[in-house]
Amino acid sequence: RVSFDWADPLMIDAQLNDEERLIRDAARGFAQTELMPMVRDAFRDERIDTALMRKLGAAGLLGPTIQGYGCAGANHVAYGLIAREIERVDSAYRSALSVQSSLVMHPIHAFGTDAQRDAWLPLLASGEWVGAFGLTEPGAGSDPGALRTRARATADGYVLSGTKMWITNAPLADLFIVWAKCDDDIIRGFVLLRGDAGLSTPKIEGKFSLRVGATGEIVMDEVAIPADRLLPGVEGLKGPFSCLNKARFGIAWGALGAAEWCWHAARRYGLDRVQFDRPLAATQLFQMKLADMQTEITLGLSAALAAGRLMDEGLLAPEAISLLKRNNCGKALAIARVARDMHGGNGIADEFGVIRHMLNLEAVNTYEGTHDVHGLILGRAQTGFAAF
Ligand code: TGC
Ligand code: FAD
Repeated sequence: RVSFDWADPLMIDAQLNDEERLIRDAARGFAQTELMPMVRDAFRDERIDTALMRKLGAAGLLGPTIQGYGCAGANHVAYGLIAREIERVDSAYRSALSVQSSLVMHPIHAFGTDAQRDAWLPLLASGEWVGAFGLTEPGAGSDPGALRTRARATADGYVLSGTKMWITNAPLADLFIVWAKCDDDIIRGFVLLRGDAGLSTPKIEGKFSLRVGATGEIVMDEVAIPADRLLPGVEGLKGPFSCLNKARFGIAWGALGAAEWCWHAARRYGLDRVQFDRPLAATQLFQMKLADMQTEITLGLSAALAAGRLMDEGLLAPEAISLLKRNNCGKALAIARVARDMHGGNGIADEFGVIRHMLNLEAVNTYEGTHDVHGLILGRAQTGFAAF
């Protein structure tokens, strides 16, 4: 009889190569030592660690799929494994990493000039600089094609005006990738820098999700920039969307890291907590919930691994990423909600961690395309009708 590892039923670990396992273990060690001890109080007090990006950079975890510029040059599976380990601690820490790696470093690498790559990628890879990605606006969330930020051409560059909303890292960021419509109504990507006149980044207050992460607006009041701040390598919505492909893939792994933490916490709690003269874990209902968590997490991770292999070969279609992001985030949120319930009254105390993950996963299920919007992307792909 083959032995059964309840925590890894389909032997994900055995399917990794040595380098992937090494990177996973390094990310886990970093996350558990550097991040885990501070997260409960940081969430309670809504405290942002301004040194987080430098710590992630020093651990070699930023822009991990990029070759050169101080980056690891690893594969996409390794990127997914990093996201899973960081989000096992908190979704906001993974958010900071996703935005820096997939939404800021990737477009500079893929669409920038050599001079732009040389100037900014090393600073972002080390975490010395923090990046942000501005696509969403107050009137353009699920429908970014409706964005109103304008980039007006001038004799020596561009002048940007508009407001970006719900932007991860914005209050701290040094560099901003901003998507704006040009005079020809075509969307292009621009780099704004902290200190550009007319640029401000007010923090969004009152969040009950991702409280250890900074979220803000990017307000541009006639921000004049030189011509070499345009990312010349792409135009149209496929620019921001191709960045989202990378980030959504990482989130599909990351959300399951948070779900795994909740599952393991619920199991432990059920083994320790006695009611009606027996551990909760000895009841059928409790075991059924654990089995459902184990099943969804195992299937989701197996799908993420298969997708990572395809992505490394350039064979992963955007619609397949929608399937993965939608499923894994939706399932992770459902698992966190059930784990919260399985903790009874203790489940609402931050001491037990599950309520924090549950609240975080509400945002993760919404950003980078909501659960329903990804459903509509999949609906369009199989019917030919865009029902947005
Ligand atoms: P549509 O007509 O479908 O496409 C317009 C052009 O874009 C191309 N395209 C893609 N290219 C690459 N990858 C993808 N995933 C692509 N999806 C579309 C498409 O081929 C077309 O190209 P072309 O050359 O023909 O012009 O555009 P639409 O306006 O109908 O889009 C509909 C929809 C729903 C798919 C899209 O708008 C969408 O995905 N909405 C969700 C918005 C979203 O995800 N926003 C994310 C903001 S960033 C964020 O949330 C960061 S959180 C980070 C964190 O903290 O972790
Ligand atoms: P809306 O688009 O208004 O959607 C509201 C509801 O309507 C949702 O349930 C949605 O599924 C549904 N809906 C929308 N359209 C349809 C339709 N056609 N049919 C049926 N239902 C529909 N953006 C960035 O650019 N950069 C960032 O760094 C970033 N970070 C974020 C961080 C956080 C914490 C959050 C919460 C958001 C962030 N976002 C960021 C924005 C995020 O991508 C958007 O919130 C998301 O795309 C949804 O847009 P919206 O909030 O405007 O909701």
